[in-house]
Amino acid sequence: MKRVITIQDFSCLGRCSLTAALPVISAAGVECCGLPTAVLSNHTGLPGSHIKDLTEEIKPIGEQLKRLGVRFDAIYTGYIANAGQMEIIKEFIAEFRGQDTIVFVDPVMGDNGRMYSALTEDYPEKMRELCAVADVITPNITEACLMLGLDYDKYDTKEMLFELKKLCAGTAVITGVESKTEGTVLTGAAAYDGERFYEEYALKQPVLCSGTGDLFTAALAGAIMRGTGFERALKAAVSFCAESARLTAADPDRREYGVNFEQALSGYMEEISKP
Ligand code: PXL
Repeated sequence: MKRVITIQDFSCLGRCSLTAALPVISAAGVECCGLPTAVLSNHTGLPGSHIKDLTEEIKPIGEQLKRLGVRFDAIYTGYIANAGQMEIIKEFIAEFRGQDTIVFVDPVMGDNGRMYSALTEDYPEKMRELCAVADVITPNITEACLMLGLDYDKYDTKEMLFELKKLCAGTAVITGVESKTEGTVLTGAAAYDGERFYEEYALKQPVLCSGTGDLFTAALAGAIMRGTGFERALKAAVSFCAESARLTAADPDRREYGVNFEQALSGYMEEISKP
């Protein structure tokens, strides 16, 4: 069985980061280890948050994992608690990266044109440097604009993908891309691997929740590590997020802090299990 380690925060409440990545990657049939960058009472999209930064713990955890002789088939980074952690995480990647290790960097920084409240000005530049060691990067449009210094209101998806591709060694993916056909609004992801463009869309739902990007990258990474080819993995990740958003919109008791992904897991598993 493939083994992934995901490095991101543990938000006790919020259905994001580790609480999203662990169930999705496990559902893909891939072992998922977690290295928390911080513990938060709740994600920073809610009013107030108690945060315990774990910067000092990352290195000793890595050293102990090294003593155990553990290897990872993939390393997947998400929300990093501060810009200073980025160097330590780059060292972790260098230490654990083998010839076939796939490095996924989700440059979690913001949404709807704005950077998350707990992050600092130097964060996008540091994130660009982390993307340089990645095989797959998965920014949303806000994060792509922050890293490329582009205006959130005026972007061209293909041009942005060309520029993002220059930041990493492998494949650049942008999430939250919209497409309109005959009055229907679709949302999904576009990607460029240096040779081919990919696009996958599904019906846009009237929900705006934190954690959707985390679920997307987890679903993409889980499917790729399971052995599903990139194109099908992209499709499965878009369908999974769309179905989670649909279930959220249909839930009269919906909790605005995150999407209802739990009941979409069986469909995701089915989709990536098809021969
Ligand atoms: O889902 C992105 C995310 C992850 N982790 C933390 C967050 C957010 C978004 O608000 O605050 C701590």
